[in-house]
Amino acid sequence: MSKTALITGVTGQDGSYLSEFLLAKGYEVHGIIRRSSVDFRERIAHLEGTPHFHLHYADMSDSMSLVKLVGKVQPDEIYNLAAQSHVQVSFDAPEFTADVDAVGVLRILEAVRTNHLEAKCRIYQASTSELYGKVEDVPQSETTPFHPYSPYAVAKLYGYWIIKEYREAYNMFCCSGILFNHESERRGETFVTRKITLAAARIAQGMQDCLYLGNLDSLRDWGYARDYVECMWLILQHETPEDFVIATGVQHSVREFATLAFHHAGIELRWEGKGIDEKGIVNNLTPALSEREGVKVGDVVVAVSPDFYRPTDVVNLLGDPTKAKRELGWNPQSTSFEQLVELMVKHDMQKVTREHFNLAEYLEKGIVK
Ligand code: NAP
Ligand code: G4F
Repeated sequence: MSKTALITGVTGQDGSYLSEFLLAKGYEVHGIIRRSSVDFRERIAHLEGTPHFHLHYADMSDSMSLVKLVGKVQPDEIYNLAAQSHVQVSFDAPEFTADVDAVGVLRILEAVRTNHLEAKCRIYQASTSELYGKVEDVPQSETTPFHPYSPYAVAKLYGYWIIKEYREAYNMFCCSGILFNHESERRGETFVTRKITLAAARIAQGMQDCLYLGNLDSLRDWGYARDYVECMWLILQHETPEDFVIATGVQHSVREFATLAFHHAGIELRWEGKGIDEKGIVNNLTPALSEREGVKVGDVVVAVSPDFYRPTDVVNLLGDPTKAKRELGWNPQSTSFEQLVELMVKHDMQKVTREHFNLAEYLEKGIVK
């Protein structure tokens, strides 16, 4: 008998990889989507219409829609990935963030209870390294104290505790994966890694002059999203419901990410200045780029803008994945930092080339003026 999974956040980076992973394991996969004015779901477009993949309209802020859907699908496993997931946005929309990221978790748990599925249905909650926030210890493990440092993190802390509470109060199989940052060619374009890889590709191809960033000193433990969704599944297959830190155990700064991304786009950077005055300047170019019109040695291609500073910023995340390695048999380093940056830049170099040709064609045909 194949298992049935319900994924909230199916259209997101992780939801799309998890869908592929579960379909390959023979699952019947159901996902929650929201109505939007542009109904193109880029990350899962290739799955829509395939026999074991089903989409349903519902919303994390609408209890009734969740109760009805859980009753209809009768899932063996729920992966609760839906969230307002952008930390900086949570400062501008804190109430919405709390509704979806905190109370939304409660709504899922109650939807399972209302349908009397406590004994059958296992629940994975997408918790986050942002819970460590203003960190009290480095590296961070399952026992490191939490100190959330944004409205997003405070909302996610509620999610973490309500999952623990329902596990203990109602004996439900519900767990948190405390995932550190994970990126990919499907990462949202306003998260720092993707913002950098897209900009490096555009600058190399003469489509953008300069990339503006915030805190370049911020340190993150960056992994590859495709590797991390396997862990979500492993956590729900574990004998007992437990929480796990999922991380690579390797840390880099935003500046290091940018240096490597520009390198893969053919641009060697040198850094000058401090704080708000720091600049990334072109030190060298590959022969192919030096022969082209566009970016030149000496150009400032990275600058700092206070618009991307946060009221409180989390600056030192480094995870200790020992428990996941030992108990789930998971390899935290199947994709290295260097491989991750390279695959993201390669993808974005091709994307920018395609966009460039589409635009040229549209201009030629007079579709865009
Ligand atoms: P993402 O790409 O931003 O995807 C978020 C998903 O949530 C999207 O499918 C979005 O739908 C959906 N969503 C948002 N509000 C909703 C609502 N009210 N009702 C229903 N669906 C809603 O995020 P991600 O990077 O895949 O991350 C997945 C989860 O892991 C999130 O909970 C995030 O907070 C958490 N997390 C992520 C990381 C990371 O580094 N990526 C690390 C730790 C934890 P639309 O497409 O309709 O907007
Ligand atoms: O890429 P970020 O926006 O990711 P952040 O804040 O770490 O959050 C992501 O990872 C969390 C796991 O730790 C998830 F829970 C969350 O859902 C999300 O997926 O920013 C990373 C760092 C920050 O310190 C930020 O201040 O990069 C710094 N940064 C510097 N310049 C920037 C920029 N961040 C963004 N988004 N844009 C910038 O221009």
